[in-house]
Amino acid sequence: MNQGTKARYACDMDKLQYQTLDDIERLRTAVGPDRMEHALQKTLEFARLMTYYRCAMMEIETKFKVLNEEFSLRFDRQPINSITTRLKNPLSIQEKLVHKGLPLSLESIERDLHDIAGIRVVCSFIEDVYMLADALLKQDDITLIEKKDYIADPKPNGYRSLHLIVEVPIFLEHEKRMMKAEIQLRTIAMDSWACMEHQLRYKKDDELDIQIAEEIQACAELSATLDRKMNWLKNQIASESPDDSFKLHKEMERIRSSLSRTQDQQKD
Ligand code: 0O2
Repeated sequence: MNQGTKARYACDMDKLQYQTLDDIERLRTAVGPDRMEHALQKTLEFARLMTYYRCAMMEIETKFKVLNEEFSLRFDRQPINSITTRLKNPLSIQEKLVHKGLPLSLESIERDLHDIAGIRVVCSFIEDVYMLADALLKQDDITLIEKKDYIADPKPNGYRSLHLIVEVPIFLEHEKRMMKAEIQLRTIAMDSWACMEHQLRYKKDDELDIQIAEEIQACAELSATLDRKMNWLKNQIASESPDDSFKLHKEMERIRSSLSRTQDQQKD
């Protein structure tokens, strides 16, 4: 893409960032009175679309919070360590569209980009990552669009996470809208590695030196070993000394099945 086209794209996308009254004045100066109404319309439509993505993030965040509560009741520990959400900013949206050679339009944003809404769920143990993903995907209002398991199949640099692209409905005053979102599930160790790797890479404009890249990859392996060991320890501890809530759960199951046996006998 030549510089002229890039500059035109940048200018078009720039209009999407005007939101306050001051911004609108700047917009008037930028586009001129003839195109003002059209530009304003696009600005409002973009802001509305971003609001829909924010709603989708809230829906998914709530679903994970509910699962966390439910699991903490069953296992007496919370599988989720933290949940963060982020909305892709207009400049990153523009860069991604340009990079993929896609039109700079709201239709294209909604149809072709899957990570405008991002939800990151950080768990203590690997098994929790899969347990939460399964529990979410079982919900009948969630549609899985794509799954990338970078835990089973890490990226060459060592990056690990489970990525899910899903569609979730949001309920507005007069309509129901299906919105896409990218969910990244990972352990604390995977998250620490990814944050540090991002910082190391961020400061470098060029490719990383091969030796440095190999060291970073080696750190990812160390972190994966830590995860496997911690997961094993969790299971060891659980099998050796089932906690009170686990015992309570088992006892309730025993009482329930003995009650249902008694009821069956009474029927006979
Ligand atoms: P941000 O700010 O986190 O959103 P696609 O979106 O499918 O076109 P890609 O690269 O195939 O592009 O998507 P993929 O592999 O599913 O990864 C997208 C996101 O995963 C990235 O978002 C990062 O958040 C994270 N990620 C992927 N690979 C790496 C990695 O090697 N290191 C780190 N630290 N994070 C990674 P963005 O858009 O890059 O940024």
